[in-house]
Amino acid sequence: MIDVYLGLGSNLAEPSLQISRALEALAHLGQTTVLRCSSLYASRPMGPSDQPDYVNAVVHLQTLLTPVSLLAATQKIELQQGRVRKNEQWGPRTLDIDILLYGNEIINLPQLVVPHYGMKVREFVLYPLLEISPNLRLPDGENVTDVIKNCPLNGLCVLSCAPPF
Ligand code: PH2
Ligand code: MG
Ligand code: MG
Repeated sequence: MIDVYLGLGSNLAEPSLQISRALEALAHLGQTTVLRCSSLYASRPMGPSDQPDYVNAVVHLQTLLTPVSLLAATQKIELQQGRVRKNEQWGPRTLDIDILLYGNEIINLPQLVVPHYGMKVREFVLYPLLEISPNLRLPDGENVTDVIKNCPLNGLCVLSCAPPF
């Protein structure tokens, strides 16, 4: 089994509900076990500021799915929850599921780059990640505890405890 960390985000159509539904869908994936979900965090939008605040969380799971199969599965969940793909970068969305880490693998495919390119500078990824895996070391050898020192909270706050799954 490979340890995987996913970043979940939503800022449309009852974001907290979107995150808990996504977690439930992940828990029903084959060859996959959800181990832990962080608290739900309220975060300011990165990118265009004329959009609602986000709800973010990080999920730790173990899977036998390949990275590409896992990507397909997460994209299917995004679509099931009403995700409409637009060209606007960093625009509002009902559900975004990003593969942050896939074991210690470094993946550079046209459709999938892991570790996620933004994870070391995004407070809404690092703080939930630290909550569920305080001893985590990234594939480049850096500890989350060290990376987070350069990442201010930017208004991030805990909204509610982890949803059931
Ligand atoms: N996702 C985006 C764009 N901006 N801002 C926050 N706070 N959280 C997100 O998950 C987020 C964002 C597009 O993926
Ligand atoms: Mg994203
Ligand atoms: Mg995404």
